[in-house]
Amino acid sequence: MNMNATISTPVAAPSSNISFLRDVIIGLRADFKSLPSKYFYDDEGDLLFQQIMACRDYYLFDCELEIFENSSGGIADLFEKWDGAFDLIELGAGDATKTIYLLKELLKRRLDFTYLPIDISGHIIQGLEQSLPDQLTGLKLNAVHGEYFESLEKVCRTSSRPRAILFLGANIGNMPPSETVDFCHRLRNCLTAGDMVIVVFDLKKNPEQIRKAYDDDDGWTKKFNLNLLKRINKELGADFEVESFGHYCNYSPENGSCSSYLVALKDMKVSIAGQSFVFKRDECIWTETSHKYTLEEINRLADTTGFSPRRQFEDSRKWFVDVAWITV
Ligand code: AVJ
Repeated sequence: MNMNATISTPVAAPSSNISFLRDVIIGLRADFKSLPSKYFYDDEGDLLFQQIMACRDYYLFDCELEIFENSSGGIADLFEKWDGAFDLIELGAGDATKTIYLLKELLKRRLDFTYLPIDISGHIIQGLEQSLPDQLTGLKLNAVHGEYFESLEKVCRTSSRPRAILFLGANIGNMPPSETVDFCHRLRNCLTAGDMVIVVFDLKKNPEQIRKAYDDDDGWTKKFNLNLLKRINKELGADFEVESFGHYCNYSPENGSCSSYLVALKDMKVSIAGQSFVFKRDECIWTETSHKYTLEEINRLADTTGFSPRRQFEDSRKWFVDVAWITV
């Protein structure tokens, strides 16, 4: 592509890139620039996220793993109330590393259930279909490739069995709190009385501990954040000088939000699909916020969206919580 082109209409992008391009342009034309965090996860971003999960400062993965290692028995107890068959649906299953602990426990107890992981990535769904049957003999698996709610609504229409929905990985933290309320209402509307949801939240804790998780000493989070610009270069033919951006992260204890930014280290002009964008030195692009909660806030969220908190499972440091809610 000719980077010196003066045309101002977007150059044709492959169809899957059209909404990406639109979101990037909207974000970078705003008074305060931003880019949506959902675009972090291309192949390179998936690999970098794995490095983040393995690094010392990112406590979230270790906390969640500890809960599933130690409390799968307690979580499985919640399913004993169902005599007949039930559905266990997981939103954004990933590689199911943590869920496998629970699945093993349910199989050991000879409970009759089908596991329905839902994921937006066809790659992930294929991987689960290949790997889970070998690891978990006797597992009834029905993997679904698609958007969360579209798939969930379809699954709930076609089965009238009792159901539990898993939403792990503290993924709920990427939604602003107001959206979290809508999300829980929507979940509730897919369910009937007695159904369950199991959601994982990262808790408010020492602010420096939280900030370090998003600005780790090994620099993985910085690479992860910068990869968004690399992806825009690759997929949208932009010419970001990636080395001329820094990573900044700030945790705000009063509202529990941990926000990440890319910072322009000098004045720059960037071209994206034939459009030109100006960055002033020290100008920031907001890329992500991860929200942290208190147990009180979590219980209030349940109460206002039609759920009743049933049990909670914490790690030994009480940094992370896995809550089980019943629909009322
Ligand atoms: C996948 C949303 C749980 O917010 O902690 C990690 C993503 N971003 N480091 C999080 C993320 C930077 C992560 N979640």
